[in-house]
Amino acid sequence: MSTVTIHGSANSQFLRTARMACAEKGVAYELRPVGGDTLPDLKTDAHRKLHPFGRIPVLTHGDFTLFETSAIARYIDEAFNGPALQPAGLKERAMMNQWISAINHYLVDAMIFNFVAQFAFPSGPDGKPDMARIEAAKPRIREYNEILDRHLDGRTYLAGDAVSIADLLLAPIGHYVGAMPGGPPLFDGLENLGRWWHAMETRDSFQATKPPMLERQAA
Ligand SMILES: N[C@@H](CCC(=O)N[C@@H](CS)C(=O)NCC(=O)O)C(=O)O
Repeated sequence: MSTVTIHGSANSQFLRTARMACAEKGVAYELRPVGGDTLPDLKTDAHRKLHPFGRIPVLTHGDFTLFETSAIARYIDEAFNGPALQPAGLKERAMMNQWISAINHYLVDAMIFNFVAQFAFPSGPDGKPDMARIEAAKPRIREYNEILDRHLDGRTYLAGDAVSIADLLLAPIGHYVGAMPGGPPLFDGLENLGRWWHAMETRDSFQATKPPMLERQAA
C-alpha cells in the first residue's frame, strides 16, 4: 500500500485540514515539511513540480499528486475506509459544498489574509503588523461569525449532525483567529458558534494537529 504524504508547513491552516481529514479517517501519513515558517520558499522550481502555483498543502499517494485542500480532503475521504467526511444526503452534501466555497472565498480572505497573516507575517511599517488592515478586517470577521452562528442554530455541524470537510476547513481558521490579539471578542456572545467550536476543539483530530506556532505561543 502506498504511503500518503502531506507536503507543507504544519503552521498552515489549510494543511491542518488535510491532516485532520487523515486523522478522522484513521489514515496514516507522513508530514514532509516544505518552506517551514517562510512561505517564499514555496516558489521554487522543485516545489512547483508538486504545486504549479507554489502553495501548500500538496498530497502525494504513490505516483498521484494532488493540490487544493478541499480536493485533498475529498480524495482522502473517498480513497480510504473510515467514517464518511461528506454527507450522503443530497441537500446536506450541497450544504457542505456551499460552506467549503464560502469559507475558501469569503472567510479565508477576511480571517486569514487580512487578520491572522498580518500578525504572523507583518507587512506594516518597521516590520510591524499592519494595524489599519487588521482593524478594517475585524467588522467583516464579526459579520461572518454572526452568519455562521445563525446557520448553526439547531445544527451540530455546518452540514448537519455529522462532522464534514466544511468543519475541518473552518476549525483551523477559527483557532488562529481566536488566538490573535483582538480575536476573542469577535466571537463574544455567539452561542451556536461557541457550541460548534467546543465540538470541534475536543475532537482527537483537532488536538493531534495543533500548529507549532500556536503551541509556542501557549507555552
Ligand atoms: N486554495 C488553496 C490555498 C492554499 C494556500 O494559499 N496556502 C497558503 C498557506 S496556508 C500558501 O501556500 N501560501 C503561500 C503563498 O501564498 O505564496 C488550497 O485550498 O489549498
